[in-house]
Amino acid sequence: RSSSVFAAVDLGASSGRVIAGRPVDGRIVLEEAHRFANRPVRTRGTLHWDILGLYRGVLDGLRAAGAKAGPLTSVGIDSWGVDYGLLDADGVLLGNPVHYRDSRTDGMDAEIERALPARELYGLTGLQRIAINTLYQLTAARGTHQLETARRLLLTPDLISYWLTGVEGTELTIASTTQLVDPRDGTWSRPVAEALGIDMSLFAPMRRPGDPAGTLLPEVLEETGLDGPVPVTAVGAHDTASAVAGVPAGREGFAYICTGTWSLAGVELDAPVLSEESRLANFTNELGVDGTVRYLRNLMGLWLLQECLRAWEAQGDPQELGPLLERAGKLPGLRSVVDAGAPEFLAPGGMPDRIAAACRRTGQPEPRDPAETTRCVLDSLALAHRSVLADAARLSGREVHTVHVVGGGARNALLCRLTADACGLPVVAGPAEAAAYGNVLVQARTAGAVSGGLPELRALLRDSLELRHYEPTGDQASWARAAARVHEHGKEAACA
Ligand code: ADP
Ligand code: LRH
Repeated sequence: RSSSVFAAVDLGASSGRVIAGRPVDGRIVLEEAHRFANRPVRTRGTLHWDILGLYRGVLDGLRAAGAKAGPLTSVGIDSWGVDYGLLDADGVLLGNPVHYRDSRTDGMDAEIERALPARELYGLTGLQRIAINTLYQLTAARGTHQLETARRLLLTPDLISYWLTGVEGTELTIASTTQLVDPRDGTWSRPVAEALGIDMSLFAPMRRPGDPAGTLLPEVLEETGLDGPVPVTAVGAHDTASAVAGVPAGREGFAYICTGTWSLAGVELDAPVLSEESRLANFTNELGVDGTVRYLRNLMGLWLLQECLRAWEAQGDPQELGPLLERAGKLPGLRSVVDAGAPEFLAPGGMPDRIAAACRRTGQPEPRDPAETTRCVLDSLALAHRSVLADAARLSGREVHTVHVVGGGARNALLCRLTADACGLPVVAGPAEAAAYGNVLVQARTAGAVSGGLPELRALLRDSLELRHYEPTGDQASWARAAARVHEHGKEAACA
């Protein structure tokens, strides 16, 4: 079956890509067909996704995948979580989808708390309290003409899938990022929707990874030059679900860190943890491929560095990532650290100044140049990885012996080394395109080109990849002291 070709559409917050994957001689071989920038657009004060530009990139990518890799056996789509488009009664998109970093969700925490106390909400959804959640966005949109006119809500990958096939549906793993799904049975939560006044008829029927999701429309075949029929297969439509499926772990106790725009650090479980302790530690229970639970916390991730790079460029001081990381790697570590999980870093703009201000506020030296700021960001991320993985192990009762770092950050050797040192655990880095691997594997299994559960699929991945290994070095005491420092600052901020 080496003639099977699976196209993974993977839309990340910083770039979209279409990657062709095929099983060859017991390995999975990926070939990038097309990559395109994902640049948000602000109009009249609201930050939007350029959804049609992204869809254009998907069509170009499918054309390139067909041209490079041959006839497509199927297509699978995954994207970042939580965001959605609204359709009217004619199936037409109402406005441009709003970006989760838009400030419309400011103050929604209190609104939601009034309707449904946080403790109860956590028991019903198991989701981390974070303003990006669809629930916060829908609460902010209450009463708008757009929401009142809408007949259907489709999350980003489901919207792309709808445009490609004409079929409306919602894939389970992406639905689980809304804070409107019960993680115990994977159904829409009526109590949450009712408490917040959300019309449940907006939601499309649920499908699971591996389910059929339609076939490419004739107009799409024409635009992409593909020969039909080409089925679309539901994959882990949340990029983090596909990325965790694409973690090349063995049966040992493992944790994962999906490091791209965000750092998603946690463990894979069979059932959600909905305890009060877990809620207070702000852990999320998103749903994964094959009935798994992604028990993790969202950290600000390489967004901090992306935004610094953007700011330096705008100030006429552009930095190249490679040399910048090299300089940062030579600096003394843990000089200043910030809380890489703090909501204060969510919004775009002025990131180097905001990081410097956080250092100043907490009585630490301010980074003086791009290399020092980069070192502060990476030390802070490594430190946050340490805290989250320790909490994940404690709260889930899982032992963690190895940390798998996947996503674009797996290419950042300094981040991987610091994470190994901070966690005091071996780090296995790669693949950078874990979401595409997870996406392709689910499609390939559905088509009968590979078989087995997640352990067998991951074994196939290990045979396909060259992974980099980082052993922990240095003393744990300095990381423990830095962690205590961040913890103290967090408590002071909470009291202020
Ligand atoms: P997303 O899916 O959220 O768009 P990615 O997983 O593509 O993000 O990761 C993008 C990030 O990966 C970049 O912002 C950058 O920090 C990091 N990255 C990508 N390539 C490299 C590289 N060659 N060296 C170091 N870091 C890299
Ligand atoms: C990573 C991610 C993450 C969050 C955020 C919105 O790309 O999907 O898991 O949900 O984006």
